[in-house]
Amino acid sequence: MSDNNRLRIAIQKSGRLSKDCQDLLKQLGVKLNLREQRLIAHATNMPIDVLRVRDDDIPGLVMDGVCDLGIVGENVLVESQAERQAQKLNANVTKLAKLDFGYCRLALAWPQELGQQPLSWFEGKKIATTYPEILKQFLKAQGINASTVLLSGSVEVAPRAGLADAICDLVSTGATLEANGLLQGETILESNACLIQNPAMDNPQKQALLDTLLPRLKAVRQAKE
Ligand code: PRT
Ligand code: ZN
Repeated sequence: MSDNNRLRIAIQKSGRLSKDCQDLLKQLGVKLNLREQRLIAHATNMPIDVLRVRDDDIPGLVMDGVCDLGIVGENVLVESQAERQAQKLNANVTKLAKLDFGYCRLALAWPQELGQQPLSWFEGKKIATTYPEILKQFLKAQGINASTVLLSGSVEVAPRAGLADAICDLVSTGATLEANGLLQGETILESNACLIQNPAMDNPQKQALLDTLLPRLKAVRQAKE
């Protein structure tokens, strides 16, 4: 059985946020023995367990109280909150800090050969995305009727493959859009990695540990400015 007094932190196992998360924990003084295949890494110098999972699972693990803290992109957090609200599930988390890595934007894009288009062009169109809830909320707010096609990968090939008229996907440098002959349009969401907490965490020992970590996080961020 796990020790209930150990602070549980969920981070991405392997992907764009993994290295930055591991570096951040190191800067906070958390010593980890990370073995590649392990789901849980126990800190050797403080009562902290790090769970290494798919980024999509992190918001739910924190909302359900399986983990006390998590580091995840705001894009994944916002989508998962909207999804859970639609299912009438608890979607509460406290955002403790916006972190200085993982920046990207969720943007609309369409085939370059169509040239610049106003938002009204999307009326009646089919848009492929991994973020259907964020996209639906945006379309609703703009008064546009368009349908969404859920793709969990290779979204950028959807128009060429005849699966959709346009896409709504994460962009950082823009190189992927360009390589796929797509023109970047409206940004729907700007995102960074963020540190989230289960608001129902009521263990005094865990809280005391968190109270020592947060000032260190602040100091790490100030040192980088
Ligand atoms: O396996 P797991 O589910 O954990 O990982 P994943 O494949 O879902 O996510 P991963 O590792 O690709 O990204 C994790 C998080 O990093 C995302 O949720 C974002 O918060 C953040 N992030 C930052 C990005 C990007 N930048 C990014 N550029 N996530 C994805 N991309 C992809 C984008 O989808 C597109 O395919 O990179 C491509 C575009 O990049 P550019 O530079 O060509 O514009
Ligand atoms: Zn993922």
